Amino acid sequence: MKKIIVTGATGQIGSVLTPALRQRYGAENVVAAGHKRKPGGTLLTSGAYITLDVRDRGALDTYVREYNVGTIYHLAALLSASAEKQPQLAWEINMGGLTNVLEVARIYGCAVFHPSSIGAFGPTAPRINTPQESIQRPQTMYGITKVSAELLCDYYFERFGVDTRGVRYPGLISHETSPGGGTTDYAVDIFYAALRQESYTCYLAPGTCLDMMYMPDAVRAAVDLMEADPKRLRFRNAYNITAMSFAPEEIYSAIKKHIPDFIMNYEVDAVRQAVADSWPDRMDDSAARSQWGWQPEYDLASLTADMLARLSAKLSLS
Ligand code: AKB
Repeated sequence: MKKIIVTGATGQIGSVLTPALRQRYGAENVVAAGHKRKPGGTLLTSGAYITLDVRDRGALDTYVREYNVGTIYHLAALLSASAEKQPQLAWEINMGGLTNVLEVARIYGCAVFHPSSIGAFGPTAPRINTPQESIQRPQTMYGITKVSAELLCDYYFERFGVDTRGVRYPGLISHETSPGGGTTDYAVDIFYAALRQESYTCYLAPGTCLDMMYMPDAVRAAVDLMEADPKRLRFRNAYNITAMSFAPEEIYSAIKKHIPDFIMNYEVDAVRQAVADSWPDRMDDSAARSQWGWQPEYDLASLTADMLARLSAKLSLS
């Protein structure tokens, strides 16, 4: 079998997706490519690991050729809050990296998975049941890179026949690797505070509703989409997918059912609040459901129970 390479393998999605791909396709067939973050868990020992800056097309070309790569899961990117702090760098990494991946994919005939985000929508898109096809005028650098990436991936498919596929991920919640630099990170940080018996100060205001998803569902979505029958895919880049939609006070209540003494306060961060206010409350993901069978398994209650159980085991070990 041709190999799979995962860029951003040490990041929030990559650190869970890479082991899942190794389990499914054989550890010897999945190359993990990380950059700044140290590889944790078994990433280093369970298969090939390389250090790669996705802005370096020469290095990417060499690895794809040497490892005989057939599929690239391209996850390396700056998230929304980091991108607002360093917009030029965000363009370089998010768009420069993707351009390199698509060019190498064109030359060597690779398929490409590239995640988009709720951030690809802006304040002029409908917030409730945001349609699969809707106005996309984001006002953040992250959103601009995401909508540009969707278009570029579609272009490489239409023009060069590169098999590009992607989803618009909501905020992702995981007990493995923390996201870092996102607007939805509060929904992960809150669990750490609760389990450490600390109070949590939320940087988003009450009532800020956003789409969210537990990492096992996010990983399954990527694999299912890449395995889906191409004849059924009308959109490719990128499918709305969601699992739940909640505001800070709702996840707080869900955690309080398990930890009644837990306290949350608010101290709103204007930049991240403005970003969140420009994103959908809840996307319509019916196209993903009907075209490739997308179906989430976790809701807020089951996510909360699982996060608390797994994170408390992890924290008591560390
Ligand atoms: C972020 O908050 O930047 C990401 C996202 C929703 O794309 N988690």
